[in-house]
Amino acid sequence: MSAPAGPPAATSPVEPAHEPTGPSAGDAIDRTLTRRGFLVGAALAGGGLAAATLAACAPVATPGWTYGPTLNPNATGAPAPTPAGSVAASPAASAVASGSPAPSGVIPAGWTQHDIDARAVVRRYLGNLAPALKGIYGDAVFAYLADMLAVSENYPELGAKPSFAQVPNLVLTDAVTPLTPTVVNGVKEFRLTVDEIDQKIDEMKPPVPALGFGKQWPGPTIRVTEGDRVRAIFTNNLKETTSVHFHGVEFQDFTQDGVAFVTQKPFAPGESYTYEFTAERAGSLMYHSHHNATDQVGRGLLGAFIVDPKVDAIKADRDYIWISNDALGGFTVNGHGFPATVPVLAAVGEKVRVRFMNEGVMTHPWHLHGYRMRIVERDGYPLGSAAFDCDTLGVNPGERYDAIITADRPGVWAFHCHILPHAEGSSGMFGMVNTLIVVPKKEHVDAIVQAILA
Ligand SMILES: [Cu+2]
Repeated sequence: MSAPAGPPAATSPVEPAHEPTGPSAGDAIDRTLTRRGFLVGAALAGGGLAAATLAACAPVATPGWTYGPTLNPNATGAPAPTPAGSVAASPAASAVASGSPAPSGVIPAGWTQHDIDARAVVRRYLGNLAPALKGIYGDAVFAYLADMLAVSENYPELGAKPSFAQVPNLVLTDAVTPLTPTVVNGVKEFRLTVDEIDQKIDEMKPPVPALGFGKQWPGPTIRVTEGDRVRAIFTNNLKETTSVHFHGVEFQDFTQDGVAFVTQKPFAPGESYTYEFTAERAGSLMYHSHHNATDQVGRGLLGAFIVDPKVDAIKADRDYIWISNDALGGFTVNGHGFPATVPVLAAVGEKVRVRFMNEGVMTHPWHLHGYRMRIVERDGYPLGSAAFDCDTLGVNPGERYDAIITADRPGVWAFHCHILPHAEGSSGMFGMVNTLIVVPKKEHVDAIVQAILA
């Protein structure tokens, strides 16, 4: 969402124009956020968790299967009705429209249901992280954010974990949690299953029938070091055949390439199949189904395959995987759509690596607000002197780009696909939307992560 020219959007959240003498986010460094502090702050609204549980059972539109963008987010199961506790806002909006007093809270003049819904989805995204930001950014910035979200209404999400922390298969910050191999005669051996799963695109929607390696979407990250001999054994628990391709590997033996009827026969339900190769070059690679792939990859048979170089020239402080997909469940990042996307967290002074991987069937131009991205690798190949800066990066299907973001200013920065029907509609933002949350100190990130995982 490019900022419109109006005064509110043109103002940085960390330097609110109407708070010229207030402390900036950077001044909040003494107010370190402890896990206890986070939880205390999160306890602001008592019945929040119960309300969120109720909300999870609320009826919503059945997600549809689509290969193309849709202008109606509800058609892809995008934003569900507002949680039970904040539904009260809906009559309020109607009341505004009819000129009657709002039954709860203050609904600004000129707002419509769209505004209520758009705010509700951001409330779900932040959950109890919103009150905790007071200890991170300081009183003035928090007052600005609190006014924007109407925290004074004590809405239920203030007491619930962020949407992304309520869904399974969380791919959180440094938790590019790799699968642990067994080393057999010097070969790193990985064992995975191929499963039918139910995937929750966000915490409020009914799960969609999906597929996953190791029962998760994306599958567990397989991470090795340049030069390693790799053996990956997949057991097919599906009701259909499949094959697995390690995307980007320069195989010596083409029979390990995983393409059904080009390099192998697909393997049947109940069968296991072994791939073995040497990871000869480093980079951000992927693994995915290469049989009935529009369907199988579209339904979640995908994962990151990271080959670390023997000598890491980049040395990022944080490492994020960002696998996009655009079929089942609509527009997703790491198997979830906004507001259940996991924010990229960083502290001022840190260097963050984001590994964009496109497992979908469309190009997605990723736009980061307020920051430049230094693109250092394409498809895992170092760009060297051809590295470039950008704030919008188009990533084609099958491509990977490694971006380095150097965090130097605190704030909550939007980070989304700029094909707008993939990101924002009449019910607010959905799908391929996320944020970069830059906090003043590293311990703030640690506290947030610990609180989320608690
Ligand atoms: Cu897109």
